[in-house]
Amino acid sequence: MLSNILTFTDFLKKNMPNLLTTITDKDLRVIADKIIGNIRITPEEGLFLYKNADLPLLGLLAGIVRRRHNGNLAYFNRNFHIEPTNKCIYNCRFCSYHKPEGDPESWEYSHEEMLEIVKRFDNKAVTEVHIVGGVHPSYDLHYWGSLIKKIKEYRPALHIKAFSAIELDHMISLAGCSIEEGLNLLKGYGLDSIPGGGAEIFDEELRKRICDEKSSSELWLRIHETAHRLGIPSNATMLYGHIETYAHRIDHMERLRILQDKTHGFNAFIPLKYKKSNNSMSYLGEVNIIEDLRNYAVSRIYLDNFPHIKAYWPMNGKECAQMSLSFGTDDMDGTIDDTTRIYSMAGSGEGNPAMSSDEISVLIRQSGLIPVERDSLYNPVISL
Ligand code: V47
Ligand code: SF4
Repeated sequence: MLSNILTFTDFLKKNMPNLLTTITDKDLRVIADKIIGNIRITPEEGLFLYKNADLPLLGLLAGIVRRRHNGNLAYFNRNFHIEPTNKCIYNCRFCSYHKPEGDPESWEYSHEEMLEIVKRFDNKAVTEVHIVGGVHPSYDLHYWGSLIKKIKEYRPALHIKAFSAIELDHMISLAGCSIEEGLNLLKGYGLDSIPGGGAEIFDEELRKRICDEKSSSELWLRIHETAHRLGIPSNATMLYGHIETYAHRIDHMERLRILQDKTHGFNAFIPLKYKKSNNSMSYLGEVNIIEDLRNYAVSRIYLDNFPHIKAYWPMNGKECAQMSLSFGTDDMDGTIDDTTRIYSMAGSGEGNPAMSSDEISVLIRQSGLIPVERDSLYNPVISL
């Protein structure tokens, strides 16, 4: 394993000066030189990459950054999802999932029903439950906290990654607490980490156009910053491929890069491709795989302080996720093994997403990387 990494690095050291001279654009050559030399690129340079670098060069540069962080390893975990409700007080234009309270198609699980879902995994070696749903109008943090407590009591070793910053904002304000008090209480109930949802795109003008009522970008960032300060790690997402420009994506990542410099609390960045079915932005269509790979690669290069870039296969599909391992990603999320609806309703091909750990390992090996089952904090899991 190590010899592979050295061989690749040696190859680059020997050949990079020659490779670089083949880049005819002088500005691009300067940026490539910085990336190879582990020097942070500026927002202008990030934008230049998005607009001007071809895909093979982006793949090569993102591969260098990926190896710097993760060597030849690519990660996955064994997890399952619980979506507690599709009832939501908001009405994001890209969302195919939510229904208002009282709608005949709205639903919610009771605590008992959610515990039953946990029990279905009794004899399975899952290490994490991911809990995200709509922003329910009436339940406060104590309602959700006691759910977490029941799951922890039932299966103490299960890592609970739960509630986007948007859900947290609402449940904490219903309880009349400050963000810090609310997160501390949830930590006490057993919350281990926070998923990356609700970030969408930070630019305030765009946010108004696609998810007007939702918690602001400033608040999303503040909730994650507070969580990190309290020792609760988190992820960050970016919804791309809708009405945003490359400049908006760089602005989004720049805000994350600044916060990560301050807290080092983010584990992974997860680009989420806009899916068009059954929502009011369908007329936009979807971007293609070239754009997905370009976006993964620039994300890997730009977010030089994020340890992991996650290819979320239920959203982009298994083939794209596998291909993205050659464009900067190092994490294929999990086996999932359930019926998450948020993407299938938006038109992702993975209607009932499930992949065994063997299947994920094969996809990773076929990309020339070494599969590692990880826990939620990226420690290797030793299978018995
Ligand atoms: O914030 C909703 C997105 C997110 C659509 O942290 C859509 O490990 C595309 O955050 N097309 C929620 N995306 C899911 C999420 C997540 C997923 C996987 C892993 C992790 C993690 C977090 O889903 C929302 C929104 O950005 N979303 N509708 C759609 N039509
Ligand atoms: Fe509600 Fe989340 Fe859908 Fe927005 S994306 S409407 S917050 S479920």
